[in-house]
Amino acid sequence: QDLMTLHSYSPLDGLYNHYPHSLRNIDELCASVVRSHRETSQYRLEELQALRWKVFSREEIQAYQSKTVDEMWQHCAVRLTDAVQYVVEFAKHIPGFRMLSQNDQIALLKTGSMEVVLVRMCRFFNTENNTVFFDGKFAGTEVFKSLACGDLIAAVFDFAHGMCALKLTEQQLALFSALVLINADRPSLEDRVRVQRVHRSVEVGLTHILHRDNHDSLLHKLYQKMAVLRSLCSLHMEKLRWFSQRYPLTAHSLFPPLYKELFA
Ligand code: CLR
Repeated sequence: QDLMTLHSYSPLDGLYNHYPHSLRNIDELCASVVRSHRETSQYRLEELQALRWKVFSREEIQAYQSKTVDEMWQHCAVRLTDAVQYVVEFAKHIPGFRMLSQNDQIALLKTGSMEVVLVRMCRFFNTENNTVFFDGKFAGTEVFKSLACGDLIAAVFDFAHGMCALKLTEQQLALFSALVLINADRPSLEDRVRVQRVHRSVEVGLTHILHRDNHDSLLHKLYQKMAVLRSLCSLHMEKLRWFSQRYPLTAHSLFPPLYKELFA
């Protein structure tokens, strides 16, 4: 139901295609992407900073660990879907996104929304004790033990650690998230040329911001992260297929509709 509202147009969308790379348009594009990121980021950095040391107690961890595999999967699928909803909202306000066909918007979200959630995870990650904000407190990998996919969890935590090390500003993170989402190589796109054009404009925006921040060297590192993201997401899909085979009923009737629509 959430994907259906994606096709409403804004009169501003066309602007960027006429003079895609004028300085004024680059600034406007960056401002829109940053505003959209801010409005869909769930928590402000200061709020997360204040919660940094609120970790789960031993009893709470044990409660998560004694959940069954399918209970814990369902629980995490709900949390992930919640995060994905915000990414869908974020996407809608990337200049040019709503000009794409509904098919292409969905194709980009299908493969990109999980990647953006993982990019956003670094805001919710405490590198000092390797924990992520989950269910209101900070959780280490042991909290996710009953999912029975330790390799995926370890790889996801590793990625968050590496993203944190780049120390991106909120603006850089916003532009990078948009770049990850608008990817012309995704499968089943109808109009790759148009997606490529939007991708280029976001790329120009990110380059501009990095240059202004005196951080041009980050671009190369960010492209490396994009490769890691692709492998993480195929690992997620592999685990999901494994899970759906073993617990077809949970996967079919208890997973959130949006999770199924995007990943199944
Ligand atoms: C990412 C940034 C979002 C808020 C958010 C919500 C849910 C979190 C997610 C963040 C990070 C990854 C996360 C997820 C819930 C479960 C998932 C902790 C912080 C872990 C890695 C388990 C994945 C399990 C699947 C295989 C089902 O704005």
